[in-house]
Amino acid sequence: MTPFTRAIVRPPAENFADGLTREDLGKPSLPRALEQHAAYCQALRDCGLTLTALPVDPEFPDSTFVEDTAILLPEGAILTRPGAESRQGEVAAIAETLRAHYPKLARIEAPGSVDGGDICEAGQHVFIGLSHRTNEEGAAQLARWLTARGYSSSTVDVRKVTSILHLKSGMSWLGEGRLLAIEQLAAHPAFAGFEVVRIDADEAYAANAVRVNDFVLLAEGFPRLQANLQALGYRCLPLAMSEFAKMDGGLSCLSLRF
Ligand code: CIR
Repeated sequence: MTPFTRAIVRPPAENFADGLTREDLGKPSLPRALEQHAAYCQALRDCGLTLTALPVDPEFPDSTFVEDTAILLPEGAILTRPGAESRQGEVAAIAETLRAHYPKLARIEAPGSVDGGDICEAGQHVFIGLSHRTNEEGAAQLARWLTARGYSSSTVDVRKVTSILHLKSGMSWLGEGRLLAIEQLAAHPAFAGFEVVRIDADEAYAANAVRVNDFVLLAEGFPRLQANLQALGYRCLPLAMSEFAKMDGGLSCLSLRF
């Protein structure tokens, strides 16, 4: 695994609560969201990363979910074309930031759409979620780009798994040939050949964990999963995520790691 050294983050803006959500968990509190975001940033620093914190951007209430705007690999970067029209304008600022690190930026073109939350890198293989945000055309463009960079890929159709917004809302890569997945995804044929750590239905939100170097960032409040991961030897960093969960966001979506 190439270690991550950097991450891009953007704190939630004052109109964060106006973003998209399918959840019915109430309105997020901005002060609490800012506090949770600051703790998240600190956790990334504790994993050894240098952060680029972009200024808040009230033009795009969902812009704290930076992960959806790009796919970053050691071999190159591709800008996405988010499936929600209200989010497509988020890509320009991320492109500008990424140019300092990637000389050439590829791009998903219309009518393709891809949200970074649907893309799960698992070593030299990449799972591409087909969702209500990532369409077949976007997935095909991304697959071609990946092939040219030495990666294999497979699609995982999550359009009927109504509990999740993105593929990674229901699964994560833990490293060492291991995935974390909710019951509805655990037996997916694309995951054959990987060891799958299953998550109980009542802890499903924690499926969106992030392996960062020697640590696993995990949503706080899911003790069984945390104990399982610790028993497997992972060093877990539990983080409060309640305010982002209200806006359909998980841990991974709050940063672009590279
Ligand atoms: C959205 O619906 O687009 C945002 N409110 C949440 C995006 C979460 N992104 C992610 O999980 N990668």
